Amino acid sequence: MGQTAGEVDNPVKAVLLDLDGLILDTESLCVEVARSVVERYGKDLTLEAQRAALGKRPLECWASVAEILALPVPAEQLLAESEPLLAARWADAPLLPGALRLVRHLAASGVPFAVATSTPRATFNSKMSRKPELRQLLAERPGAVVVCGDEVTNGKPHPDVFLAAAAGLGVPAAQCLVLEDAPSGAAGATSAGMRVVVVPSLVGVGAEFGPADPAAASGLLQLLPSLLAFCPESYGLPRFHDTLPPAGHPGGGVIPMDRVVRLRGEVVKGFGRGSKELGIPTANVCPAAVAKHLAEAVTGIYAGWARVGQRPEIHKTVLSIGWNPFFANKEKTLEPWILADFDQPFYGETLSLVICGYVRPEANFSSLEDLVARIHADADVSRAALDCPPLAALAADPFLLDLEASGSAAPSRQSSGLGPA
Ligand code: ADP
Ligand code: RBF
Ligand code: MG
Repeated sequence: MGQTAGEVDNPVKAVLLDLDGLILDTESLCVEVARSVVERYGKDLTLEAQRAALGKRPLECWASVAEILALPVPAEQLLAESEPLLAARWADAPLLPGALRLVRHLAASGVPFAVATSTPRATFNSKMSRKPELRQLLAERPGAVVVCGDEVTNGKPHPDVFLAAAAGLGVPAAQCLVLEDAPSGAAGATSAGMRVVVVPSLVGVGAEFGPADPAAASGLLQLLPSLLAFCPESYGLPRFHDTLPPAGHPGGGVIPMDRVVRLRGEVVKGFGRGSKELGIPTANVCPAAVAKHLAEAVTGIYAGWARVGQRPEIHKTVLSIGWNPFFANKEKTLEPWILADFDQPFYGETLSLVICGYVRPEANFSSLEDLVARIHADADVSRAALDCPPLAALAADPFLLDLEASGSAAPSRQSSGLGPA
């Protein structure tokens, strides 16, 4: 990769954070509530309507939705209908992967940062009400700057909220980096003269920032699959120090996940190219068994522990979750390469997985050799990381030791002829 915007000549001095869809997973709450409101008028909340609303202030969201769906009532009424439904739920919005890690890192390393959100102040407070650490770091730290949607004249895609946040920090716009999930926010940031990293919260939003987008083409906009893939050092900011192994590794480092994922599913036939084309067998897990995690999961390469059926061994594993850009798959898959030798394929058996480290985002490669070399480097760094606390201890996770559950699907499925001859 070439030089990222902001390196060397004009390093970033401050970070401006969007809230909804970047720090907090409020989009799914909003979509659910908005869907229930538009259904009262016999309409379905289309993806187009969801995208148009993303990142805007509440009344502007409803104005967009009302127009796109031709709803027979004004935005004000729709807002009034949705507010009580949402108010009850804000406090429970989950943190997005990598969000707390980033905020802790910015605070600990003394990087000036602010929140620049479309959310009105009262709603911001509700959203923080059951998240004391996040609230402290974002809003109660000495010098904390939070600019809310009802504290500026024009909402995103206007630049007001970003300019006010930069002014609050006393940092010129050109030295601010904005982290956003929504196209309207990205547009606001670029029109404020700021660089922007877009981490889309809705599937498909990334498409808007292809090479044709002027900000993307000029290097002012970078698109990432999640905050876990954000490298502050590429903007001249201090790097993270939480990756494993601690002393660094030629293949990068593994980020310990704050929420470990435990999955179990039957090993099914994949695309039939892992062993053949790459020399790297990947045990594809039945998509139905892991559907919920697969839908929610940040795409990327992960490290963890694996157990096949009730066999005694617990193995290190490295896995890919996503669309395999090199092969342009149409389906999102979860494919572990178990770092051990097996005499026989184990189709039909139950695979138990404890996924505990994030390695890197999915990537495309200019040749198959490059892809294969990278997967081997992923395996090397994962092996080393899984030897380190706290990841090493997870080899003894009760989920992996639960013999009854890990063996349950195996015997009947194996005899059903799913495996190869
Ligand atoms: P498919 O496309 O059907 O997944 P692969 O060529 O990727 O085929 O081979 C994967 C299969 O190979 C797994 O389902 C499993 O039965 C077997 N296998 C053998 N060794 C391994 C390993 N180390 N990791 C994962 N799967 C393995
Ligand atoms: N496929 C990609 O297209 N891009 C990747 O960056 C990528 N990384 C992988 C990392 C690991 C550890 C594994 C096991 C697989 C990875 N793959 C990647 C998926 C690979 O293309 C897939 O296993 C084969 O297509 C076989 O289905
Ligand atoms: Mg496979």
